[in-house]
Amino acid sequence: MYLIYTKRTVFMKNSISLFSSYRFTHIILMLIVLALIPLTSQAEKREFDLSIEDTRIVLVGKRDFHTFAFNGQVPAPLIHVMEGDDVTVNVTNMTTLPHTIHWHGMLQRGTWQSDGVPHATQHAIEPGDTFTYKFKAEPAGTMWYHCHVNVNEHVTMRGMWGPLIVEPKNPLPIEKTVTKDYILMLSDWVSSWANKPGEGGIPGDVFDYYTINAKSFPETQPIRVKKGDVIRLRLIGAGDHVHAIHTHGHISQIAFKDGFPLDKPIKGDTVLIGPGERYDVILNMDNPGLWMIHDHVDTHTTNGDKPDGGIMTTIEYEEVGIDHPFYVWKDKKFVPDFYYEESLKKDLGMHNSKVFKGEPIEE
Ligand SMILES: [Cu+2]
Repeated sequence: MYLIYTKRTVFMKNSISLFSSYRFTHIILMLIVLALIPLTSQAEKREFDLSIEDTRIVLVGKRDFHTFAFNGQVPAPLIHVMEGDDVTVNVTNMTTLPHTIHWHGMLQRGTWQSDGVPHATQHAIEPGDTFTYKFKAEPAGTMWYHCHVNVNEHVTMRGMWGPLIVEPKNPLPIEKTVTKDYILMLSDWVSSWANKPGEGGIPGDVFDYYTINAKSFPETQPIRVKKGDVIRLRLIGAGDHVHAIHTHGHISQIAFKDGFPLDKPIKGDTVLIGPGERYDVILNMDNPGLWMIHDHVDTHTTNGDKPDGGIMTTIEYEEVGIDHPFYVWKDKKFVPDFYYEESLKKDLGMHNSKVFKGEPIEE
C-alpha cells in the first residue's frame, strides 16, 4: 500500500511539472501563432464590376461573330486573385437576353447561391439587371468563368468565358521555376449562327472555326522565348470539342489537372483536353528553333473549309530569330498580352485587355 502510494505521488509530481512545462510551451506557441496570423491568413477583399455587352469580334479574316462579351471583350478579363481572397463581382447585363456567371472550379463552401446556375441557385440576370456574386477563392489553380444560361449557344459561340487564376499560398517547386506564364482558352464555332444572337448551338451543328483566345491561325500570336526559359501553358477547354495539343521539340510536363497539382507531372508531347477541363503544362525551353504547337485533331487546324488555320501557333526562340524566308510569321506584327502574359505579371486584380476588345453592337 505504501509502495503504491509513493509511486502514485511521484507520478503525480511528474505530471504536474510536465503539465506546467507543457502549458508554458503551449502559451509560447500560441503567441507565435497569433503573431503570424496577420501574415498568413489575411484574406484580401476584392471587388470587381463586369458588364455583358453585345459585341462583334473577328476570329480570323472576315469571319466575325456576334458575342455577349464580358466588358466588351472575348476572352473576358483576367481575374487574378490569391487563394482565400473574398471575391465580390457585380455583373450588369446590358444585352437583350438573360445570363449568369458560373465560377468554374470554385468550391463555393457556404456560398452555393453564388454558383451561377439558373433554376438551381438563382434567377438568371435579366436584361438591365445587376447581380452580385460573393465567394471565397478556393481552391487555388487555373480556373475559369462562364455563362450558365443556354450554354450551348452562350458559351460555345457567344464568347462568354474568361480566365480565373487563383494563386496558391504555397506554390510547388515546379511552379517557382516558371519564367513565362500563358493562358490558352480553346474553343469551337459554328459560322452559320455567327450573326444570329439568340439562336444556334443545336445537335447537328457544323463546327468550322477553332480558336485560341478567340483567334484562329494565322491571327493567333507566337510564344516568344529564349533558351533557359521555363514556360507554363494554362490550357482551358472553353468550347464544345476535345483538343489534342501537340508541342514539337519539347517535353510537355502536365503538372496540374483542373487546378490541382499532380503527385508527379506526366510527361508527353500531346495533351488531350476536353470541354471544361484545364491542364497546366510546363516546358523547359532547351531547344532553340521555331516550333509548332497545334491541335492534332486535324480538322481543328482549318478555317471554314481551308487549311492552315484554327488552333495553331509557334514557339519562337530569340536565338534563331524569325527572319527566315519559309517562316509564315516573319513579317508578323507581334501583339503582346495575347496569352495574358503581360496581365499575369501585373498586381492581383481584374485586368481588361485591349487585345481582346470587340466592336460594340448598337441594337
Ligand atoms: Cu449567357
